[in-house]
Amino acid sequence: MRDTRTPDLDRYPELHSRWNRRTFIQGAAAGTALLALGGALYRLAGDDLTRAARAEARKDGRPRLPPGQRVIRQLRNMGGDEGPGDVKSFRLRVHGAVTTPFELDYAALLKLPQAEQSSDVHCVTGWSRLDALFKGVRVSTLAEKAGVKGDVRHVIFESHHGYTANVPFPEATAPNVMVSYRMDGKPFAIEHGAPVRAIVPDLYFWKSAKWLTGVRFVVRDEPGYWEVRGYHNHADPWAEERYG
Ligand SMILES: Nc1nc2c(c(=O)[nH]1)N[C@H]1C(S)=C(S)[C@@H](COP(=O)(O)O)O[C@H]1N2
Ligand SMILES: [Mo]
Repeated sequence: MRDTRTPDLDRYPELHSRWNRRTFIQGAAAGTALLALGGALYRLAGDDLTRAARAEARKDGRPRLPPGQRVIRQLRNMGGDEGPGDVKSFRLRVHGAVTTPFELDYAALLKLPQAEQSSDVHCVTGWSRLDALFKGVRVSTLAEKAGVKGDVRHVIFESHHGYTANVPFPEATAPNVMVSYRMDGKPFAIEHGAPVRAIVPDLYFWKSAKWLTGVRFVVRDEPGYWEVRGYHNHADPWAEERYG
């Protein structure tokens, strides 16, 4: 079994200076104590968060919590066919209908303009995780660097083992959409898409491809892994676009 709580300092070299082992141990101990409080309290807290979120509105006027969603406190592991997960072998292809396709390794990704954004994510199975702080590089930054052609209409996120997710170009280049390598200051655990995953907060979470290998700009839409298996092609949580 991999210990998914401990960041692998060999694979995340830029953490060497920042990561304080003591803080980690304290955090882990606090986590254990919280868990010991038991399921009932935990559930209650989740229900409180759900009620609170239902009463809030977003800047765009939509309710903070999409219909049919319940707030949970941590991302649930929704599975999938894992990639290797290490930063050493990580490569991201930015390609398709662009004038300058390119490939980034992890170090090159970190050299691009970085973005940090707090977002809510919504899984089609009914849970939402609020206020997760994602760090990474905006898809709009990648699009600009690649020089997308004028007739591009969709972005295809590509992952290991053939998983893909399609997102309309205007939505994929929104400021809160990024290829991300940190959540709440920590690298993603392997099962959550390490080292780099897509984050598309305003569409159901299946669009946020884990173990990312490519971002492809296309003229013609290409329904992805879940979209060809009966899920909605667009996946707007506020319109409950769950099934196609
Ligand atoms: N490569 C890949 N990405 C994926 C998936 C997958 O199976 N493979 N599952 C998707 C689904 S259905 C969801 S809900 C989220 C779950 O992310 P999490 O496990 O980090 O919560 O990842 C999405 N990204
Ligand atoms: Mo999902």
